[in-house]
This record gives sequence, structure tokens and C-alpha cells, in this order.
Amino acid sequence: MRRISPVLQQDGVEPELIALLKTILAACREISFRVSQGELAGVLGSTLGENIQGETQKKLDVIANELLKEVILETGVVKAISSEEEDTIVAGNPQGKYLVTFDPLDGSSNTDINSLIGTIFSILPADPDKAPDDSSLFLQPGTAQVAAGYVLYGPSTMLALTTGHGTRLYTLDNTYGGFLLTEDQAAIPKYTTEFALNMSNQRFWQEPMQRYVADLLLGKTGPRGKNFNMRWIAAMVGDVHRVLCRGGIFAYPRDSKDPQKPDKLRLMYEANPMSFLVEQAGGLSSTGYQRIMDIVPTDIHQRVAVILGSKHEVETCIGYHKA
Ligand code: FDP
Repeated sequence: MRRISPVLQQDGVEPELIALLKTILAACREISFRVSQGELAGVLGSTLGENIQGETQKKLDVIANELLKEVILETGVVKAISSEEEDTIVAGNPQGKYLVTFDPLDGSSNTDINSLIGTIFSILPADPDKAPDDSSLFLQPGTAQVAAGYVLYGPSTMLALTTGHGTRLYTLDNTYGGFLLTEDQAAIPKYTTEFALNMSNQRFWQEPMQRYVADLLLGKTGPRGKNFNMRWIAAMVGDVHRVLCRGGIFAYPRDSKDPQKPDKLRLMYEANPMSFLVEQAGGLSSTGYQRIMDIVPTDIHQRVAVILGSKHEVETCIGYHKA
């Protein structure tokens, strides 16, 4: 079985980027270990509690954020980072070639129930002429990403990674301590009968999505002429992983539940990296009206509607938005 470095070298990935990816993965191995310890690690629960040593207990997402931030900035090749857990960007080496934006622990509502969670990351090139504390550094479309991936903390710890040469899946081998290639080219089937949506939001969706899902639910008796099945892990990283493994459509559409927050998922460290992985595996990713990776961000924490997965199904859903 192949390790990551030779695979990335074979793809012609720059040595500095390989080193950066390996550093991110080292932090993810540490996060994986802590996640696997659950309550025993004394890390779950309130950020305000204290453990028996009198140290302040921290939530797992805060710990994951600190771990990643520290090791990424230490590499010296990163000009700045942006994280879901940080209000503003954090400056790194002014000469750094890369920017890293990440969600340290996606699906955090799953932590306390020992269910799927993961770390999502996206790497962008850094403009050499901008200062490391200039947040406009990050305002690049998803098409500019040089690498993207997630590490899924599940029954096994898995990595999905792309540097633009397809999407590969790796599995953490705890005996050797590294990730081994277990799926060389993830390929999302073009057709599917599986959808993932938070159905409780149905009445708040916009009209095109209402119509699309109503037709899915009609199954064989409706215009789609086939029955669909539903899955909802409630952690994007888990739902997208299933889509990469066996196809499906995953959506978190725009809704009117909270007028202050029409979209839920974050563009820069959720939608863009997942879109890169999905497109590299032959799938599609859209807002319903626009390819997600073409969006030029205006804010590092911007939110966006997401519809991604099996090509034919996403195209069908987009069709309802044109009608
Ligand atoms: P969470 O809020 O638990 O971090 O990132 C947002 C996210 O999880 C996604 O991972 C997940 O797909 C979605 O929200 C779950 O939303 P619902 O609470 O509406 O099910």
C-alpha cells in the first residue's frame, strides 16, 4: 500500500505543499486520537469546566483549532490562516506561499454522541504583494485552491484529498502511524437514488427546492419514475464522504427560517473544499444557480447554499431552479 508522499510526488505536487499537507495530517492524527478517547480524554463538554489537574477543559473543536493553528503556522510556508473558530485571519510568515482555511471540527453537534465528525481544509496560493494580516488575501474563488481535503473521524480515520489530480481516499494505519492509499480514484456514480437533506426545513426552502424534493418524495408515482432513499448524518463531512463512496445528492439549500442566516454552510472552509473534492471525483457542486467554486468571496466567513453530488442528480436539481 502506498503512503501519501510518493503519491503526491508522482502528481508533481511542490515539495513545500507536500510538507504542509503532512503537517496538517500530523495534527489530524492527534485530533483523531483525542476524538477516539471520547469522555476518557476529559476533553468533551464545556469550555468552562476544569479537569482534575485544575486545567481549564476545552471543547474538542477549540483544541482541534489550536492544534492546527500552531502546527500550520510553524511550517513557515503559510502566510495566514483562517478558521471557523477565529473571527479574523491569523498572520503567519510574510514570505509564506500558501494560505490555509479550515473547519477544525465539522459536525460538532455529533461530538457528544460519538458520531461522525471531521476536519475540513482548503489551501490557496498567497499573493506575495499583500501583508499577512490583510484578510483580502483569502477572497479568492474555489477554483484557485491548490489542495483541499477532509479527515473523517469514524470507525476508521479516513482522508479524502485532492490537489487537482482526482480525489484519493486514504485510511489511517494506527500501527504505522500514517495514512495509506485505499482508493486511488474516487468516482461518484453519475446517477443516484439517495438524497441527504435536513427535511425539517422543508417549508422554509425556496420554491424550486420545494418542487424538486416534492418530486423526489413522489418516487415511482411521480415525474422521476423511481423511488429515492434518504440519509442524513448531520455532519457535512460524513454526508459528503458517503457521496464520494457511493454517490447521492447532498444539499443544504437556502431557507427563510432565520432571515439573518439564509444559508448555513460556510463557503471557504466547507463548500469550496468539498466542491473541489466532488468535482475531482466526477460530481457537480452548485448553489442551484451558480457553480460554487466560481463564487468570488466577499467575506472569510461567508455562507452559501450547497447542492452537490452525483452529476445527473445535481443537474436535475439545477433544472428546477431554471424553470
Ligand atoms: P454543525 O452545525 O453540527 O457543525 O457545519 C455545519 C453543519 O454541522 C454541517 O456539518 C451539517 O451538514 C449541518 O450543519 C447540520 O445541520 P442541521 O443541524 O440543520 O442538521
